[in-house]
Amino acid sequence: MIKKKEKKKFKRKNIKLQNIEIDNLEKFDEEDLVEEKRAEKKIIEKGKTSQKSNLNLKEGRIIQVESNYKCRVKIAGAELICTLSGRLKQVNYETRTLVAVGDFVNVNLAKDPRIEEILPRKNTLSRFSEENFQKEVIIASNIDQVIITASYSKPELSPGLIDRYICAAQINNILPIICVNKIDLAECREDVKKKMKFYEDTDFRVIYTSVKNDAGIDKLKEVLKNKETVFSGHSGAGKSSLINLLQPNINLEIAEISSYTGKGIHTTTSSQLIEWFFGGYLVDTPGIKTFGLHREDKAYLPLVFPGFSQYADKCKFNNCTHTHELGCAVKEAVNNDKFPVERYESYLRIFESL
Ligand SMILES: Nc1nc2c(ncn2[C@@H]2O[C@H](COP(=O)(O)OP(=O)(O)OP(=O)(O)O)[C@@H](O)[C@H]2O)c(=O)[nH]1
Ligand SMILES: [Mg+2]
Ligand SMILES: [Zn+2]
Repeated sequence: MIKKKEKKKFKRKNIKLQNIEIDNLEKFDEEDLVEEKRAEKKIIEKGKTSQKSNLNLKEGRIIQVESNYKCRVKIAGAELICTLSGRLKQVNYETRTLVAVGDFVNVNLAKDPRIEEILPRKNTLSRFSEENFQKEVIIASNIDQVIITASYSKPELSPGLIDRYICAAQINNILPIICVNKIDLAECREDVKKKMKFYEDTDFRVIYTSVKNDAGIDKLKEVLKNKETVFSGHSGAGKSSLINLLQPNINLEIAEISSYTGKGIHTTTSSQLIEWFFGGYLVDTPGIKTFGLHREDKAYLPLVFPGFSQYADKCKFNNCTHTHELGCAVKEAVNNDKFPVERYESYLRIFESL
């Protein structure tokens, strides 16, 4: 084995790897990546921490981001518009979102309130652009669960999008819950259940709702109580409508689906964190078109893709990606009609997109 220091040296000088003896190439790559990530994180964390210790800092939480430089922060029950310290603007070049709804921050209250520190995040639900540099958009931070809001129709239900949300949530320690809204538009409940059978069989919580006839609203409320939840999904699925129904007098803006495209028209334009009157918090978010995962999540995909866990330990190789390997129990299940081929194809699409 070569030492870590040497690995770095080789990397820097761009010396070809075939000149060195490595017993486990995969491990080598992995360790290298972890080390690089750690160094990067250190730089970012350093930038987040204020060097000035004599400031009058108060902890608060970001409830709305107006721009990358201005947000609404709740501090001890009061709401303040705060700007972002210049130092925080400089450090992170990997993300489009310097601060996110749900962030805990330290604010300097001396004159114009200014965010001096972003406290370490418990987790984030993020999506990544699919172009080369994969910039991050943080949907929300420090949350317990995501309500993956889909509609039975108008707009059409997209299982591929649900798969992506589930993977991202599980990788980031966020509980995914699927809410299929607008079930009043289905001919019968069986039609809806059929579409979601796979997710129910794989032990995901699926809640069926209608804002038009209140179906499922109590069940939804039950899972929201005393939890911090982000509502995310396609535009027009009914996120804001569901929240309006659960919390009368909140009056979030909602709008009709475009009769031309059958899709939502992106009515909610900025996320906000709100306290439920029955306990807990919610984040309403703008609808999204696509949900890209991060390239580095590729290694976790074979472990977290819905329904794989029951087969994965029967695969011949314990690092099986369930794509090309011999003796793959997932592929066998697909061939024997035990695992739906549509979901397996969805997995391959996500895997290959990374
Ligand atoms: N039939 C039916 N329509 C619904 C239901 N829930 C919401 N809608 C309608 O769907 C449209 C879109 O609802 P919104 O709440 O604005 O959707 P959204 O997910 O917040 O959309 P964005 O803010 O654009 O992301 C509105 O016209 C609602 O009245 C439902 O359960 N059944
Ligand atoms: Mg909305
Ligand atoms: Zn496999």
